[in-house]
Amino acid sequence: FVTMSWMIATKAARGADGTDDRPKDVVAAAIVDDGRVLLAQRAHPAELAGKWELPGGRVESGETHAQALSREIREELGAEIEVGARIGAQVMLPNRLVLHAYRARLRSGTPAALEHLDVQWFSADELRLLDLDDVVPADRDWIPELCAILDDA
Ligand code: DCM
Repeated sequence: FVTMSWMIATKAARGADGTDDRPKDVVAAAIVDDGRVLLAQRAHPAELAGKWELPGGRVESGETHAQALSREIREELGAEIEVGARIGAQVMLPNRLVLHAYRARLRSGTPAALEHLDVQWFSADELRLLDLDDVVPADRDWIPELCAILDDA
């Protein structure tokens, strides 16, 4: 019965062409240091290029969210982080991606734009002045909570 359930569940998760259509998780980090949060400016794709985001990326199979986020920040920014509590609500993205954000602290290294156009630390006041058109759409709803976190920090 367990095997049958697994087969049915597996089958249900695959489309007619055999592709896996289960939702995929994307994780993003709100790295907070000295009362500021780090935003990174996307280099691609064209419709998101130049817009600010919480840096992160896709969770690979077998990884926890925290492991994936630590790996992505190492790859993209060259820094080590400690992943903390979740922030905000999850956001549904196109292509069956689900975006989750977590607080994080820097453990070592100085974040650098290895794969982004730029990285910049924003205070709560600077976040409030940011034009939402310059923020990746999926990340816009997190701005008020990020401001609240920084106001408390
Ligand atoms: N994404 C997003 N906001 C973030 C991080 C990622 O909207 N803070 C989206 C952009 C892509 C997908 O998640 O559609 C995968 O991200 P990446 O291209 O960085 O791997």
